[in-house]
Amino acid sequence: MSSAFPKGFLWGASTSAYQAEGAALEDGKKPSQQDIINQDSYKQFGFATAEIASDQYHHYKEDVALMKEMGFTAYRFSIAWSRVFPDGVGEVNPKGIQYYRDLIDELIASGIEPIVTLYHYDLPWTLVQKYGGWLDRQVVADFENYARYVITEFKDKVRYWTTVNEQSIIVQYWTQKCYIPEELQEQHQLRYQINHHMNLAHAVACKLVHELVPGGLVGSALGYAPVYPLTSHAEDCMAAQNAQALRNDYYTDIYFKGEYNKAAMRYLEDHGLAPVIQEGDMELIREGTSDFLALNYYASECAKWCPEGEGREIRYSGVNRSGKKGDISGFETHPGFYEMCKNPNLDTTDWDWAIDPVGMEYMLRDLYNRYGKPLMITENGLGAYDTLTEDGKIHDGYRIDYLRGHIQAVKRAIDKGVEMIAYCPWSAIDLLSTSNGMKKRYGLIYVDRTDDAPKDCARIRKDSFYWYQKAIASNGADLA
Ligand code: BGP
Repeated sequence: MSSAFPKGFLWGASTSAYQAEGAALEDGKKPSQQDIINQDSYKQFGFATAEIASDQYHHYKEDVALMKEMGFTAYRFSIAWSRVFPDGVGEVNPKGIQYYRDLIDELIASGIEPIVTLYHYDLPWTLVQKYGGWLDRQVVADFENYARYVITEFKDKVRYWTTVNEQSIIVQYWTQKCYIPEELQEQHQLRYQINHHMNLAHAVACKLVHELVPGGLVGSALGYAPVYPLTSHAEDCMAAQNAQALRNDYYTDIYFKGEYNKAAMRYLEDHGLAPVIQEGDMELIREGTSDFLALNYYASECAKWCPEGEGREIRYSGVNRSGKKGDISGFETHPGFYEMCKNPNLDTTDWDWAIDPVGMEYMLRDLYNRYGKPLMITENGLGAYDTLTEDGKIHDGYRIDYLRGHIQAVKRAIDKGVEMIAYCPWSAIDLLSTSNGMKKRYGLIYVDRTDDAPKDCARIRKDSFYWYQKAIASNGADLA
């Protein structure tokens, strides 16, 4: 067994536009649905808004310099659709596109390969107002217009493209990731309809990259948690297989087989949840082939059998808003199919996410065995409370332990034959969490702000910064 990663393996980290950039209404940008959703979570929970976030818009040069200092050879970030097309369609915003030209040029000049995500939860608000956003098929044509423009603009500079971030998570947490009017929030079929529109958008983007980018490679970035059975009782094992079908294979079968997973689709049909599929949709999906799969892996999940019966109804994933272990507001339940539950064998973060490095290897080997396509990690990380000490340091040994365990798991998967392109943990810098504001931090670089006070967003290297620097310099051999 070799001790290092393959030559040319990409090391970096990730962010997304609305969580990092700030400048939400600056230089011609108009709101995205995340600007609106996050104003609401500020009112409800006191979590920071996306207005300033980590202010990367004004700090990008400093951020890229820090990434270079860490030795990054890749940076995965997303383009904000509403910065480029403030109204979703129509006029391009010259200052908006210029920001991404400058960022990408800065990265390339620093020897860092840009990995661009086209869509990370931030649909232009105008499109939500116009027709309900992802609820309406019109969004696919508008996405195509946006994607064609951006891909053409960067076709000679960006080789790796990811399409729609975390469709599976959007289905689970649809009101956090999409603006859904209250009167529709009980119409759960719409979750799968949105996802179907995203499948079409994904296929369109794959085709565009293949058509426009010389040597371009494209794939989805999927939020993925392998599912273990709670016990070795046959019913629990069957439940885990059902959960795997509806939570994971339902997405990956689309990307790599061009079809909906049969067991999952049958379940959705039986419960009036299946998406409406129009003539030609599946052909388009089959034409939009993926070159790789990007994975956002944080945790594994656990499932048990759930009989049908009185008082049991379909429920979707709960969330822990408080950051106190055990405060999760419930588990996804599909009576007669499966129920998600806590894995008693794994420790969790303060927000109840199971910590499971072995699950990383399990996932990578399983996916590579089944689909045979190269994989990259575009997210993986520990959400934690960090303390800025009086001498201006952040001693985040817990994050180092987490990352070490997961990098070792990636390496074990490579040693067993899995083709891996990149490891980009979440996140390069501290940023706005999708569900928990600024207190839950993931960055290798600390951003000095709180939920209430944006302060100056000063950048400070955490202990994990120096540790990752050594890991990269040794191509993954020195993880001490
Ligand atoms: C993924 C998202 C990211 C990110 C991360 C951590 O689902 O792609 O945008 O934020 O999870 O989640 P959270 O911010 O809710 O802790």
